[in-house]
Amino acid sequence: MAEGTAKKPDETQDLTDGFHLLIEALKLNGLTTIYGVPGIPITDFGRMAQASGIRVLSFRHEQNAGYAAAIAGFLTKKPGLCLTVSAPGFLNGLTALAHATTNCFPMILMSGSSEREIVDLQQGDYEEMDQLAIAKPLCKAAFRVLHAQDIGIGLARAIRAAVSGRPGGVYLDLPAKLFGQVMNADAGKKSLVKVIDPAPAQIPAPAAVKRALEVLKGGKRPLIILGKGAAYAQADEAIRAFVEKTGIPFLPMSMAKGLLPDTHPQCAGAARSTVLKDSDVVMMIGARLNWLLSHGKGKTWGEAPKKFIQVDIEPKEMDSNVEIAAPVVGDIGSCVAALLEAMGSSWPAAPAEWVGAVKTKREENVTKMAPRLMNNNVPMDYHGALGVLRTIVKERPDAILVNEGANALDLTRGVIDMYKPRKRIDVGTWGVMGIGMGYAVGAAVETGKPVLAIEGDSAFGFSGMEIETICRYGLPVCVVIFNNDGIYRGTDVNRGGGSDPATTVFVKGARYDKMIEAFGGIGVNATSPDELKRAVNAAMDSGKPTLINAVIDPAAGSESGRIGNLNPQSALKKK
Ligand SMILES: Cc1ncc(C[n+]2csc(CCOP(=O)(O)OP(=O)(O)O)c2C)c(N)n1
Ligand SMILES: [Mg+2]
Repeated sequence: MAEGTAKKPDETQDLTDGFHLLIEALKLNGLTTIYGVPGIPITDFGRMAQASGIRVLSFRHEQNAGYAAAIAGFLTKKPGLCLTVSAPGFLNGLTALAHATTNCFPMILMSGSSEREIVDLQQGDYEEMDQLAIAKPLCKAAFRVLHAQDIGIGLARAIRAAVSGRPGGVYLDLPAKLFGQVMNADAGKKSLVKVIDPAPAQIPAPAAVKRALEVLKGGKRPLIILGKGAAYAQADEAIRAFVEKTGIPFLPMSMAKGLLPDTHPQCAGAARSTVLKDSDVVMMIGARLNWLLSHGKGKTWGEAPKKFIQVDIEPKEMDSNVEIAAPVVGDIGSCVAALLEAMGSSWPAAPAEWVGAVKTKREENVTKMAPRLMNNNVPMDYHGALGVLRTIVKERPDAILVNEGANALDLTRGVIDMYKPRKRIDVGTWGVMGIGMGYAVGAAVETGKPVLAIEGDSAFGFSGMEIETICRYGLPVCVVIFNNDGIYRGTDVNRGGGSDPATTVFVKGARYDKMIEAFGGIGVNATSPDELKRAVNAAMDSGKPTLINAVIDPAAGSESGRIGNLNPQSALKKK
């Protein structure tokens, strides 16, 4: 029991308090998992939530709990919940909240906060901070609940804001005093709100659907791009049926891989640069024309004029970077269903010449890569290591692949085929490092499936302490660290000639596998593709928390992986 709220039984039997109202409000809305870090003022709340049957997973750092909540939102279409303490805990969780918003994942960051009267007069309270004001510009919506009787409505607003329309992060400020407030139990119960139809369907206008199909039909070299919005929608069958009915080549964005298998005959993943450059009509489904698609213009997109069709829930997304010839606004499920319906039974076959050209390019690229994936070099290069991991994923299409790093990210994305929707989760819109262990925990907890996390050694470092969390909860997570002694490469030298190492290199020959042994997990040092294969297979079969230090040639990577072009160059000639 929280201090100060204990009363004699006869006085309390008709009363409830903020702690219990929040727990009941969450359960009423089917929100039964919380990711967080305990401390004042939410320690007791976590205990009571756990006692009430809510699963409460404690992390070692709020940012990782936040990433777990964010990916829970992506995987389930329900807001993932993160719970933090005031000021520093709140700030630690805020990066993940902003990340969720940027990536359009529904998430609610619930943070305890200090006494309003003191915070607002800036009188120096314990962990003083005006959290609501700070959260507001970084998320989709931010709310504060001051009275116990408003907990129900406050949570309802947070849920709706997180999942309706374009999903995103929501901040819910819970001042310490709120938890201990008491009110009549009946009135409290009545104050709770069950959110009915939290993400109502948004049906596209028939005229917009017709226009889109006409533009698509007019293409001589049409292309469909699937984004993670399409993966989020869980409209897998309809999307597959639509893409197959068009016969048009499709390109999956990173987290849309597997929506249709990467081995599907229409998949243009291995011919990306060709299809972007040569296509004349491009339909984006839940994909945005941001930096990941070079803003829809420039060299990547070639000289030929393009017409864009965009299917998105957010009207403001249209014309964000280039003109959209056919905007279709609605939720992806409703839009794709409407498109399918309006195609009728006499939809023409996709232009054979174009389909053939894409197929040829794709086969050419796949053939070129094949021998590199079979190399058994020691020390390993990325391709040798990925060759074996690719087979392991093929044999286990239900496993979830978490992926971050630079080379470790870009090469994994390119090499490892995905076979089912929402099985690949990665750095997303920001290319952020640090999602690794949070995502691994969130994915394992939400799906019950085994997780394979392929991590650059730098990327892993951002959330590495959570391997204790993975061991503590006994989660079926296998972490493979592509250890090339640093960021991009382990070979850089200090250009000043001093004794400090270069800015991008780490301790040489580090043994990350030893870390997990401290917590009872299995550590393996793998120096060849064969060793790697054996260790990962064993981990995936046993489901035991495992960390494999995969020793990669420090010279194997390239600067910034595939996005080295984004590094600013001086107008002055390099000395
Ligand atoms: C939060 C955050 N900080 C810094 C970066 C810059 N950054 C991009 S990739 C990367 C690490 C790349 O090294 P590693 O994970 O070892 O992958 P490698 O290329 O060596 O395989 C860093 C620090 C980032 N993307 N996100
Ligand atoms: Mg590295």
